Amino acid sequence: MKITQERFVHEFKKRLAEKFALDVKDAAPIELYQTLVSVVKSGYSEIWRNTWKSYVKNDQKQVYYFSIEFLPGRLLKSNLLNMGWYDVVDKGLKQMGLSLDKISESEVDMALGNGGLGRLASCFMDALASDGLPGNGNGIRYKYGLFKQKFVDGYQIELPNEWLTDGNNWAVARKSKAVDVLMGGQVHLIDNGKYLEAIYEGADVIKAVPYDTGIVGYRNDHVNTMRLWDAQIPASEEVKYPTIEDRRRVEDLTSVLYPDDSNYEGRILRLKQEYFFTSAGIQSITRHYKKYDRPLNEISEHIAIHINDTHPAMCVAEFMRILLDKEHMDWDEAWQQTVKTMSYTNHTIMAEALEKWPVEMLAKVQPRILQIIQEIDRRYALELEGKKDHDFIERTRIIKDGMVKMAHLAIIGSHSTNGVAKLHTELLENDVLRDFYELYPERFNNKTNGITVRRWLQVANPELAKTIDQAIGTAWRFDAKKLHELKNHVGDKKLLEKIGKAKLDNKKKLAAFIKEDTGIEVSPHAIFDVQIKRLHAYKRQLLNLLHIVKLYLDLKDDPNRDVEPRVFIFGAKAAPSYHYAKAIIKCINEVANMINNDKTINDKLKVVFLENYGVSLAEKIIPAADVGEQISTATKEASGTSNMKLMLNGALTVATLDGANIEIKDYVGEDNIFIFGLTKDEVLEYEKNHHYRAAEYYDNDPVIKRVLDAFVDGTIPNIEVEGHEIYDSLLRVNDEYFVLRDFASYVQVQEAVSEAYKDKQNWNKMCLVNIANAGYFSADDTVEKYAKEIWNIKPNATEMKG
Ligand code: 26V
Repeated sequence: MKITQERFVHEFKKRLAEKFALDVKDAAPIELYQTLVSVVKSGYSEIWRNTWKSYVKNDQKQVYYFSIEFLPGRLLKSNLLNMGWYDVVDKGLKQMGLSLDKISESEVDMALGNGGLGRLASCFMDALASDGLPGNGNGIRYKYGLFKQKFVDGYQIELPNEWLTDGNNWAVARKSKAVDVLMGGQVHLIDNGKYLEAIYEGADVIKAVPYDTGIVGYRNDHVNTMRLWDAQIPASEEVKYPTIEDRRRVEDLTSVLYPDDSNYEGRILRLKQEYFFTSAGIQSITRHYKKYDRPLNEISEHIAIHINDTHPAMCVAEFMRILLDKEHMDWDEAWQQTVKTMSYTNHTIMAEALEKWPVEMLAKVQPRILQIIQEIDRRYALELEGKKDHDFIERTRIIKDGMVKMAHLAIIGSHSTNGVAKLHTELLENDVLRDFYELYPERFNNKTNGITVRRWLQVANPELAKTIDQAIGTAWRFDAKKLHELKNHVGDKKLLEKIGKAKLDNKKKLAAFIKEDTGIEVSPHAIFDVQIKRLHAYKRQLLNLLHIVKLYLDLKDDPNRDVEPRVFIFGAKAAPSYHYAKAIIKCINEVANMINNDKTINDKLKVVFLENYGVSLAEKIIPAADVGEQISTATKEASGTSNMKLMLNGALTVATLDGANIEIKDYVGEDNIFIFGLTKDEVLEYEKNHHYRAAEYYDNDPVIKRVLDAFVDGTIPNIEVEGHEIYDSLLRVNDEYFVLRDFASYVQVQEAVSEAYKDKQNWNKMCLVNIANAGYFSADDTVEKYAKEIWNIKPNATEMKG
C-alpha cells in the first residue's frame, strides 16, 4: 500500500470533483471527509479482495468472532495509520490547506456497543488483522447506536444516536450474500424414510443482508472483514407486510442496541436479535464452507467460532440445526464437530448479567432451536447419570425451572471457556463455574484482555509516540512488547522531561476542549485524575465522589491548606433504566457545580463530568490523564481495559486488587502503582459471613459521617432525592460494594498520590515504568494466544499479491 504525497493530492482532488463537483476551497467538512474515505478505501480494496482469496487458496482455517457488540469508534486515522499512509495524507492535506484532525472530527463515532465487551471485540478485530490472522467479525448493524448522552439540570438524558444519516462510508452492502433467517411459527419433525425432516409452519422469513467493513492490518497488506447484519423483508414475503408499520416491525429487529429489557416486548426483541445474527452468521459460514466441496465431518478443522459472552450462545444450537437438518449428519458426529468448533469467553461474574431465557420465549422465537437445546440438555443429564450426583446434574444442566441458561449452553457446547484476567478466571474456576471446572478442567483457560496500542497510543497520542521513538526507535510500533526497552532509560532525565512535556501539551489540549465543551476552566498544571467507564455501582464512581467531597470540606475548613491542585474528570453513561446509577450521575454533577462555582476553592479543586463518553472522547482524555481510577470492589471487575489504556499513556493507577489491575501491579511493581482496599479473600469472606456493618463506619469515622451528611443536609444543593438514595444505599441497604469499608484506605492512597506528584522527575519516572510495561497488554499478543491455544489458526503465510 504505497502512495506519494503528490499522488494523494491528485487523487483527492479528482475524487472531490467527481463525487461532489467541488474544489477543495468550496467543500464542506463532511464532503472532504467522504472524499478522503473513498480515497482510503480504494487504497485497500484490492488487498481486501486478495486477503480473502488467499484464505480460500491456502485452505486456511478461519475464526469467526461472534459478538452482539462492536465499538470501533472512528476508523479514518486508524486505517491511515495501518496502511502506512498517515504522514503522507497528513502532509498532503496540509498542502491543500486542510487538516486531518478537523476532517476526522466529521466522522461519526461508530458505537454499536455498550462498553468493555464491545470495545474489546474491536481491539481484537484490529489485532487479528495486524497479526495477519484469518479472523472475521460477525455482529448486528444497529440503525441506532448507543444513545447520545446529554446532561439537563445534572440529569442524564438519552437521545437517539442516528449514526447512519450520512450513510456509513466504510461498509459495503453485499446483497448477493444475503441469507434467510426463520423465526416464530411451529416446527414438526417428519420421518421421510431417509432422515427426520424439520417442517416449519407459519414462520416469518427475514432476510439478513450483510454489510462488510474492511479491517486493515498494520502495515502488512492484510485486510480482514467485520460483517454486520441488517434485517430486511425478502421479496417473497412482501405481501405478508402490506403496510409501512408491518414492514417496520420486521426491520426494527436491527434498530436498537440493547432494547429496553424492562418489558416483555423489549426482552423478546433482544432474544430475536441474538438468534438473528447467530443464524445469519452460521448459515453464511456453512454455505461458504460447502462451496468448496469439503467434507462436513471435518468442518472443525477449517473453521472456529467464538462466542463473545453468552449473547451468541445459540451458535451451538444453530450449528447443530444446520448439521442435523440440512446436512443430515447423525447427532453424535454433529455434536463432536460443534464442540470442536465452538469456544466461549465469559466477561462478567455479576449474577444479573448471566443470561437466562424462559423456555416459552425461545419457543416463540425459534421452536426448532428450543428442541435442539432440549435434546442437548437431555443428553447431557443422561451422560452424567451415575457419574455425578443428582444435585450436580440439576445445578449444571442447561434448562432448569423453565429457564434456559445461556452460559451453560455455551460451556457444554464448546471446547474452551476462558475468563479475561487471571483473577477472573480463578473466580470462574473456583466459584462461579466451579461445577463445570470439576467436570471439564481441560476446557478452562485464562486470556487476559488486551488493547490495540495503535489506536490508543500511536493515533491518540502522537506526541508521546514520537518521544518514545526518539528513545528506543520505532520497533515497538510493530511489537508493543518492545516498549519494555524504555526501562533502560529510567535514569535519562531528558527523556523524563520530554515525557512530562508531552503530557502537559496533551493536558493543555484537553483543557481547551473542556473549556469549549463545558465552559469550565481548568489548569493544565493540576493533577488530571480520570475515571472513565460505564456508571455502575460496583465500579464505585461513588467512592471517588465521596473522596472529592472530603477534599472540598477540608478546603472549606481551611482555604489556605497546602494541597496539590486536582481536576477530577469523569466520563460515564448509565443504562437508561438503571435508576441508582443515574442518581450518582446527578450527584457528581451537583458536586461539580458546587465546587467549580465556589470562589474560595479557586484552582485547587475542579470536577468535570464530560457528556457522552465514548471511544472518540476517550481518545482525547486518556493521553492527558495523570491518574487513572480503577477502584471497583475486588472480585467484581472481570478485567477492565481502560486501566491498560491509561497506563500506556503514562497515567499512574489508583487501584484495588481487582481484574487486570493485579497483573498491572505485578508488571510495574508496587512502587509504581497506588494500591488500596479490600482484597478478593476479604471480600469473599464478608460476603460469606455477612458480618459487614456499613453503619459502624459511619458511626465510628467522623470523616465518613461528615461526608455522608453532606448528601442529606443541604450542603450539596439540588440533590434532595438522590442524596437520600445514596445515603440509604450505604447505610440502610448496607453498602453492597463496601464503599465505606474502603474509604479510609482510599483517602490514604490519594494522599500518597498528591505527595508523589510534588516530585515531578520521580513522577515521570513512574510514568515511564508504566508505559514500558503496557506493551504486555497488547491485544496483538492476546489474540495470538487465542489463535494458538483456542482457535488453532495460523497467520497468512503466503499473501497473494496482485
Ligand atoms: C452490560 C450492560 C450495560 C448496560 C446495558 C446492557 C448491558 C448488557 C450486558 C452487560 C454486560 C456486559 C459485559 C461486559 O461488558 N463486561 C466487561 O467486559 C470487558 C471486556 O472483557 C471487561 O474488561 C470488563 O471488566 C467487563 O465488565
